[in-house]
Amino acid sequence: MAQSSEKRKRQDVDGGGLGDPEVSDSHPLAGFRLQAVLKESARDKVIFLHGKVDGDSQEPQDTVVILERVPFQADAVSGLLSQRPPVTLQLKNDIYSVYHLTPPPALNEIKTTVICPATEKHIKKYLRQDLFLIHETGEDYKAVTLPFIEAQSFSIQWVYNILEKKAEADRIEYENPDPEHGFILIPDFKWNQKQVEDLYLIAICHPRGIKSLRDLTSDHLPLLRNILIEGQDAILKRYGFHGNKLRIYLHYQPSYYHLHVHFTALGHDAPGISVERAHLLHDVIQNIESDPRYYQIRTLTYALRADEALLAKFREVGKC
Ligand code: M7G
Repeated sequence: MAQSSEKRKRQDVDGGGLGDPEVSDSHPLAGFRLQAVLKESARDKVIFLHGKVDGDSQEPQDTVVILERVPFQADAVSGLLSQRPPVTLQLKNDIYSVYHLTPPPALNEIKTTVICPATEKHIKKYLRQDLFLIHETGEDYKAVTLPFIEAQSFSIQWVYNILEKKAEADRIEYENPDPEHGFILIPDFKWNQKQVEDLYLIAICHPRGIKSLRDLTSDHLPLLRNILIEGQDAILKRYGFHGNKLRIYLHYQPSYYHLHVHFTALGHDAPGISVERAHLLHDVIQNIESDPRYYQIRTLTYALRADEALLAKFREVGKC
């Protein structure tokens, strides 16, 4: 059955995809009522909002909306200035002047990410909060973290939709279809693909059940090497971006427990590249080569937000 483009767009954004509650064919933010500003950054020109949106016949649904100014595209900018757009003088002093320029609508877009219905975990994920560092030993992982991950129900349906080509199929950049050692490379939904300065793709592995870095052993080296080598190759062919210009890493802890690898432009300060979260794929491969049980044994350090349930679990056992 043909889908409306609006509905398709929404499925593409949150990966809700097939089997999810029906979504209104009208505006995705119809009747949006702001509940809270979760976080904002003047530097990054981004604001995270929690609101309620009217579903078709359902209760108003919790919704997270991320509004973000898109980066400039160098080729569009020179044309913009030569077309003498409206400008308002704000300040003039000697050789210095500041104007406000009103660009045409096509150059004034706001990237809008909608998560609807948003869970409590989505809302907390974007809420600015105090952070606490955890030094998780291999034993802590088994006793505290693993039972926590297994008990939680944060859906990774969007991942399966990509792997099964039920969503974003037309966005796949590269695939190695091997069920054990293969993966799909796809633009991350943080990237609008209009400029390579903030290039961001993710490689999602085909095998299921590899939750995170902690599960990796020498059995996974062929998969990891494929992601590293073939991922770089595909990005070079498509975007002319060399591997030495890419930051290729895994998150620990990730938000979604199905193994995936982030590929971002080295010059881009992508969220989540801090030393306590990003693990370079090169290093991960070397660590496993030198000790196949490296990620089962080593202490891994990461930060948790004040109200995260996992932090409470560590506090219960006196570890934080
Ligand atoms: P993560 O390390 O699990 O967590 O990465 P993070 O979101 O805290 O970084 C998951 C990655 O998948 C992130 O970079 C997300 O932007 C990206 N992502 C999340 N969703 C729900 C989608 C989606 O539906 N489509 C695509 N293409 N990327 C997504």
